[in-house]
Amino acid sequence: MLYPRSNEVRTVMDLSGIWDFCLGDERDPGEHCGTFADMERVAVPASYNDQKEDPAYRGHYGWVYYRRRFTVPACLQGQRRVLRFDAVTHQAKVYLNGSLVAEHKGGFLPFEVEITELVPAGTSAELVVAADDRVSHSTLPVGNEGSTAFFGSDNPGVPSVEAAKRWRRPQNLPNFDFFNYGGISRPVRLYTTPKDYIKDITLVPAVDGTTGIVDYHVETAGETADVAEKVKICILDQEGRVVAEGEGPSGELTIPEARLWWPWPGTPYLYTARVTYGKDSYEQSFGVRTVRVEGTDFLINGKPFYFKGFGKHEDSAFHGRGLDLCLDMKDVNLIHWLNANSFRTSHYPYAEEMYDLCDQEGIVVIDETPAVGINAGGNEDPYQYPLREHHEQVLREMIARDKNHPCVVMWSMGNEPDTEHYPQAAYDYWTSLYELTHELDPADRPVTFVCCQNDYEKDIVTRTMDVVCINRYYGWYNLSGDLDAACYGLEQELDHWEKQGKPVMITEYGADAIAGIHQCVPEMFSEEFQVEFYKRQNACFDKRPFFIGEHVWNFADFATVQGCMRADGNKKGLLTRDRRPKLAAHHFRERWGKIPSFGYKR
Ligand code: GCB
Repeated sequence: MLYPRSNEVRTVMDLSGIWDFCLGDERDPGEHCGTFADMERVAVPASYNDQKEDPAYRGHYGWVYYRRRFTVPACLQGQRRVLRFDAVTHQAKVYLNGSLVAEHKGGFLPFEVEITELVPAGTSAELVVAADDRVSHSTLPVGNEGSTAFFGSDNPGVPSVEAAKRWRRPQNLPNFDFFNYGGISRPVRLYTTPKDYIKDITLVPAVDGTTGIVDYHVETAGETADVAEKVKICILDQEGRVVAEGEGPSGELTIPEARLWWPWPGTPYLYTARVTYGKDSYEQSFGVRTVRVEGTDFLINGKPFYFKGFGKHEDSAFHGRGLDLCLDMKDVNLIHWLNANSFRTSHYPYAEEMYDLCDQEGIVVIDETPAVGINAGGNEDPYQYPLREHHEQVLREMIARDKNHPCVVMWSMGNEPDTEHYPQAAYDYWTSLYELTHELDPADRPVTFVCCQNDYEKDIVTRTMDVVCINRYYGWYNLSGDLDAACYGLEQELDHWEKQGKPVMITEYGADAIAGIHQCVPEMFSEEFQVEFYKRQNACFDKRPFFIGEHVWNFADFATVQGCMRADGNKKGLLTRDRRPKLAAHHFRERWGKIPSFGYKR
């Protein structure tokens, strides 16, 4: 799906602003739409939860309603008009003048609806967006069912589940460790195209010696059939010079003496494909670079890459998970300041603007679906949850959206599923999605998922991924505080992975540190302990050539559901939530400054 861009033939109208808003409940919007009383106001795009000092906003369960009017300017007559929603969390229903015009499931990927006939140019319409924040066994991310899960025989002194159901208000029980922000979290835009239009562009780069090869495919649609020969494409370099040209909906173009896209501190060189089709035109940027796994190496442009970075979140004060371009820019600059080169979009696809920035700034991205929480700790088989169809849908939508970004070097199908208690079910589920992901990606990038700390001998699926990605909390959740024992456990496990003959990276390891707590003898939660934790474990990684990267958990502190394990959120950040460095940030800045992105351990 193309990002909405305005140019000489396309217009984009951003509908961001203050919208009318009210909380709903579990009842389907169909019954209530159009009967709103006492609307309040919230900013769009942003999560609504922290915009008002009200527990009903913060802990909402069910639907909410957004409303605004918009006018389609008369000058857009003759254009095809589309409403595009970059992300509505987790499920959306869109109404125009009271009629349902679009529905979408999945809170982190875009959807759109053509409104050319519905709202004639020169008229206005009432737009209502209903958003449902509920998580369950059939959503990604996964929530626990029942709203009363914490009641029962193992909670002495509290009523039984049945009794609790009579008085307890239903609530979300996320099976994941980040706050379940909801609402219209990314922009809503009206954009136009000519009636015959470019629907999608796919650019697959390859390199042959000094020549860049671009396999392209342009999908067109509209009123006139069989006009594919009208497609024209040219490739421009950064100075705007034409370096290759072609005609027709697909083909191969060559760029002599191509400049490659290199991760920072190399030059992330970008080309632009200018596509025209009848009256339509669109410019899509891309990079010429290759990605491949060979033996225990992860090769970018044929050279062994070492991942230095983090798992992140889209998370900040007031905005919640809402798009914040200033924060994205700040984060990218902090990534450079830390001498890091990569991050994983834990635990959902991020806003498209961030991938554009990473393309431009040379930051390598592991792109992850929202499949987090497919794990019931062995209490039940999560592969019985009705998730598969939706999981395939988010993979399709994520790859369709992000396929042209040079920054994206690997797909992560999900985070920390159960691979230990139901090993065969896990194998069947993830292997078939692994095959699908490879099929879906025209550039056939490496595919993985991120494995939970478990009995790794029982796990038969992680070892089959292109890269083994492990999240490990030795010294924190297990062997807590004992770094000697933690390193012993970690070394034992690394011996196991070494035998698998795959590249292995750690995609999460970390310790909570509350900024300002200092100790001469480091213990858990102090900034000194966090540094010690990393120093000791990094020494284990540094000895092992098959070990291709370290992503700390987390880039910055972030909001979570409240609980006895969380003091005002998760504090495993190298930075605080307002992006101030803890001691560990200085430690990594120094360490990563000495580790090259390419050829480390060679
Ligand atoms: C994990 C999860 C991550 C959590 C982290 C933690 O394994 O993947 O979402 O936030 O642990 O800090 O507990």
